[in-house]
Amino acid sequence: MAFTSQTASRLEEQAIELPSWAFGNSGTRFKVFTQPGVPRDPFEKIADAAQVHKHTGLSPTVALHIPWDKVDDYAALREHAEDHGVALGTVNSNTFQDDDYKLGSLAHRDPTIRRKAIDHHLECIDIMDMTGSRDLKIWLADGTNYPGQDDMRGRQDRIAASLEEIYARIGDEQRLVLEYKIFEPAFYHMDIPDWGTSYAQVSALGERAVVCLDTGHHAPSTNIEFIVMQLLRLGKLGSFDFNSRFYADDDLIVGAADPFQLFRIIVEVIRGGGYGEEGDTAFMLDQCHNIEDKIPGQIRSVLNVQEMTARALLIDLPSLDAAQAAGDVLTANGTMMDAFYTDVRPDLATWRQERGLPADPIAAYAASGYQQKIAADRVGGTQAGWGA
Ligand code: LRH
Ligand code: MN
Ligand code: MN
Repeated sequence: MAFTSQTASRLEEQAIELPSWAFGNSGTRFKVFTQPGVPRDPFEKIADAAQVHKHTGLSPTVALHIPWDKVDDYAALREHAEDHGVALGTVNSNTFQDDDYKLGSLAHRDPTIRRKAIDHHLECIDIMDMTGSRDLKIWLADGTNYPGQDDMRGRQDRIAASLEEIYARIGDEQRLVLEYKIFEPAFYHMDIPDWGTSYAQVSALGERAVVCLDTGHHAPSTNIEFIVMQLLRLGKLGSFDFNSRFYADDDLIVGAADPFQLFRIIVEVIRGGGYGEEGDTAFMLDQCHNIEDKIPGQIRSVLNVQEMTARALLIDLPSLDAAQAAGDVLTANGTMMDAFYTDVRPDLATWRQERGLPADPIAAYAASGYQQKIAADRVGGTQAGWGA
């Protein structure tokens, strides 16, 4: 199928949230590389994120991470975002950078540590009320390194009880989104290692508790689009953290490692009703890498998501359906591949121009002088949080 006006208008439904932490310095556990011009506070992170939206029209919201983005006045932060043409989005909690949480947070055996972790989440919900955010995203670093280190069943039960208390404070228009990850920082077992565990936990809470799928958080060769299909079928795919990976949780530019996988994932999102206005699945980036320039790196990521969405929208669904029904394996697969191999870049350049956006956002950003300006104006940038 060709790129039509219907494809163009469906693409208008796309919104991809950016992570505030992508704009600060970051690195690996070996080295954090500093870059000139990185933001010195959350206000400057939002100004940078707004540049991505300005050049692509694709990223109207910015996710916060608490305490990395703690400020005195959240109403002012919200207003600042609006002045820059964006809004504040998901609030991410953080229980992985405090000595108290060495043996766990919501799963900890010590009730005083659990209390502290629960209270942190309640504080995040207070912040959401001030920022106008819908989603509280919880990723737990909880787990163990050695067999026998702790009782896995007891930890699961304590997480369930802690989440119940947090969920009770979630507003009618808000959601609790639980992210899973196969390993790291714990190496023997993670308490929320996979979509099934996340699904079991959120299902016990209620309707406004859903799962976040981070594309870098699975074992190699996991069929991620199958998980997408299943969670949408169950009404529980709350959001994505998009990034790409070659080996583990690499957090590289989205679509850089495996554009075909990104395409297959988006095909299932559309198939399952999770895309755009009809869906409730939030697209977010959790891409945060250390060697490329931050703003153009994020621009490239959102453009890659848009590109694979456009290709997914090109699938000739009646032909695919007919081939599947007839058991015509080669035609069915060929129909998918025809869409995947279609170069939509010229159509997307036109799509942008028709909406007053630059045909080539990366070139337009480079020519804007913004990078030189922040490098000259800002001295002493913050780290994204990893080393902070
Ligand atoms: C954990 C994770 C989670 C965090 C983010 C900074 O690996 O994906 O989403 O909040 O990284
Ligand atoms: Mn993530
Ligand atoms: Mn991650």
